[in-house]
Amino acid sequence: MKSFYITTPIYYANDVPHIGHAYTTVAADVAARWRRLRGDTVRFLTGTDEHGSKIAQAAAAKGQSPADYLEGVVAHYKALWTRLNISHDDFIRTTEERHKRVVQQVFERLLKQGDIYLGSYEGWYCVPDETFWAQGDLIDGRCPTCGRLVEKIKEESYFLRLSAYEKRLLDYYEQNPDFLQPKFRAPEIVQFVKGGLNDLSVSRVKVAWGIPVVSNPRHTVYVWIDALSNYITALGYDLEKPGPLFNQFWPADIHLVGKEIYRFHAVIWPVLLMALGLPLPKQVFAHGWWTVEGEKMSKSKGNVVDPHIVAADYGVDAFRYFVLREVPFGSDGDFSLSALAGRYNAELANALGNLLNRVLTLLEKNFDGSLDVPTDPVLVPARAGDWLADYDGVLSRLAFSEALEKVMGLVSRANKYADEQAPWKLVKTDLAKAHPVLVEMARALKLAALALHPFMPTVTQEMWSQLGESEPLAQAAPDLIKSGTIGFTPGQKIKKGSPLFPRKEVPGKAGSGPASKPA
Ligand code: ME8
Repeated sequence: MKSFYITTPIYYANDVPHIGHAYTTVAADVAARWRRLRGDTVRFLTGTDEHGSKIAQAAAAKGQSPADYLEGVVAHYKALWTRLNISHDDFIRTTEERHKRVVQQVFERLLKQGDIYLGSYEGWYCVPDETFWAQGDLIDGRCPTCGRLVEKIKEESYFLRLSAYEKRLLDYYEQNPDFLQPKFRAPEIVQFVKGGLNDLSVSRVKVAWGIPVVSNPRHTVYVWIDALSNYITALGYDLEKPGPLFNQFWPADIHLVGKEIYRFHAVIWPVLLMALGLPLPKQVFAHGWWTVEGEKMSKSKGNVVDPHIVAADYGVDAFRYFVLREVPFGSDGDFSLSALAGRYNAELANALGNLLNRVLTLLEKNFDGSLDVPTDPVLVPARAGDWLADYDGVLSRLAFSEALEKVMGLVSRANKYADEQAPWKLVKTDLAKAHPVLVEMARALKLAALALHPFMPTVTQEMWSQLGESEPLAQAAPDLIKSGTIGFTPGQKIKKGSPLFPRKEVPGKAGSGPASKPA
């Protein structure tokens, strides 16, 4: 059995999640669910990044201890993942003992072998914000977030010797052309490394809320060694004796990240792994960023999209569908309620939901719900193995919008076939001719339900049951994908239920909009 390990970034626990965090996590969930449907053994990791002055400050602003504050934020994350039907196998928090202990081991090992050394760090420091800035970050010599004057500081710091790894990195990129994904983002990384790497400051004496350096506890580990290591600490990596999960799932198949942290995953993380003598992940994939109604999301603009609210208005499955359908995965995208309502109505309510409803109604009224009749496979070949193999290839490239186009192409062929054959007329004139037409349309819907399942796990199971399948979709899938046989068993009858996607009013048009707007 193939094993598959996919991760999301660990999100900063200084604030509650928004649509951007949900996007990455839903995408990883779809990839993980598809692999499970194929019968692979999957490990899907997400979690929270919990150290650093930003978190200590956020806690202080609420009059809470960091630990209490973090409990609240982490509960928000976990509740959102439950709500969005995220099927992660583990949730790592960087304040957990399993993580801290290994980060400390890793730091000491790299120090001992000379990949980490003690030097001094020079930079700009915003005292009230307790944040370090590089010269280039400053705005008119001031802190870019609070606008106050910054101080030039020079202090002791440990450094990771990135500069020693330039050649090995470049060789690795060249020999592993699938590592940097999507391909159009690779040149940016290669150029960056070719431009020469500076050693990276990896400790601070001014940041108390962090993992102490064992051999010099005045220092705490600063950002990236702490954060990136989560991908192995969660598998029970340990310098003395890596656990069984590590042996089974490392190297990761895909680290999914947003484009702003691509470089850290494509440069620093490989260096850390090389220094530890560990294999590198097979792929780092950076997706694009969402804006909202054309603007950057920000608290001050008040346009941060809360996925809970969108899911309440449109349903969890439609939310999951929309974010991966709207924008080719890898590119930037814009979220708008009118685009969501438009796609929901056109693709989910009209094309998919109505098709199912029409087919089931006609089968129920005229054939006692029976699916038991041989059909001429016009929409779906008798063996749909090629279609599924192609679909598998598309999803393996994480080309989610392309995958959804492929399924919606099948659905629109089924709708066109319905228009041509007009089974609602045929049932009045030629029942024997009408039956196979309807069952052929049901076959297309069965294949669509299977293919859409990772995107819309609940609704597709409902479609599946309405089509009279008794074994749960997720259980039936591995054999079905292997055999490619999409049909119905003798005596199988549909179980018509309520319509799957009730139509919505498009916001801005006359009548009511969705119940509420994202806050
Ligand atoms: O960077 N559009 O955490 P973070 C799309 N802790 N995706 C978005 C987004 C947007 N507008 N906003 C956020 C961190 N994301 C570190 C990571 S990993 C070892 C450490 C998503 O809370 C996207 O996946 O700032 C991005 O990379 C991530 O949230 C940043 O989350």
